[in-house]
Amino acid sequence: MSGGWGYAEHNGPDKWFRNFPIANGPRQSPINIVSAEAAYDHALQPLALKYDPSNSLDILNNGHSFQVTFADDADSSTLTGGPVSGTYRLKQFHFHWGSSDDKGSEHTVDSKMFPAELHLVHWNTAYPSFSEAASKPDGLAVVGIFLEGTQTSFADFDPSVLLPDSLDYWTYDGSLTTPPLLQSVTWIVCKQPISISSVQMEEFRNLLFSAEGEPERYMVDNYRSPQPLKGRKILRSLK
Ligand code: SG7
Ligand code: ZN
Repeated sequence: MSGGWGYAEHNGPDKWFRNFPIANGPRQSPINIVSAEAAYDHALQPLALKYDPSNSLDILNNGHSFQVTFADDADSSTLTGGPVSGTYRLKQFHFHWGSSDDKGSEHTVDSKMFPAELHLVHWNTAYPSFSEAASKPDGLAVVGIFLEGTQTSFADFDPSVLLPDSLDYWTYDGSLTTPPLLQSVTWIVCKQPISISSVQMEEFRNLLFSAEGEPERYMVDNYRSPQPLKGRKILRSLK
């Protein structure tokens, strides 16, 4: 993988295990969610997402996705409840998407792919920092939200505007979906998609993987395919 990991033939998800052998580990993400097999768990709490728009810091193309970063030096934008205990702070959100509308999400539901998937990344404040938390089994909680195409707007950096009306979710223990693929993520995948217009989807696909001066490569298909469940249980929040 000279030049680092990516999503191309020579450095894509099928090659990641060479530098990151945990790629074949016991709790990798994403997964296909077989909805009929997700068990209702009455102990799962409602998910509470409290976001303060004044915490958003910057938006950047990190070469793999684009992300919006948040100030995380206080408990002002947090995830509590759901499948986790304690308080998790919002660190950043980013997206994964396809080159066409028939693919692009990382998680799939009954093998259905969505055109894009939003990830809101939070870290457990039981640890001193995001980077410390990122290697702990209960260090991170990522909320995944599917995007599907229709007309709507999200011309605002308040991440609450990105949430669906219902916060019903599936949850399971998994990993980061990019190298270093650390098995530290409690995944919380919302059942209800949010919508995105085809114009906005095209704007995603007009971003570039390539750096300035390099041949232009469009940032598309920056997703990993579902990984083996390996005996894990998926829980659901609603009957
Ligand atoms: C995206 O997905 C980035 C990464 C993120 C990675 O490529 O937004 O963020 C940074 C800071 O590079 O990695 C550690 C981390 O958040 C994997 O995140 S994901 O598992 O939610 N897809
Ligand atoms: Zn992601």
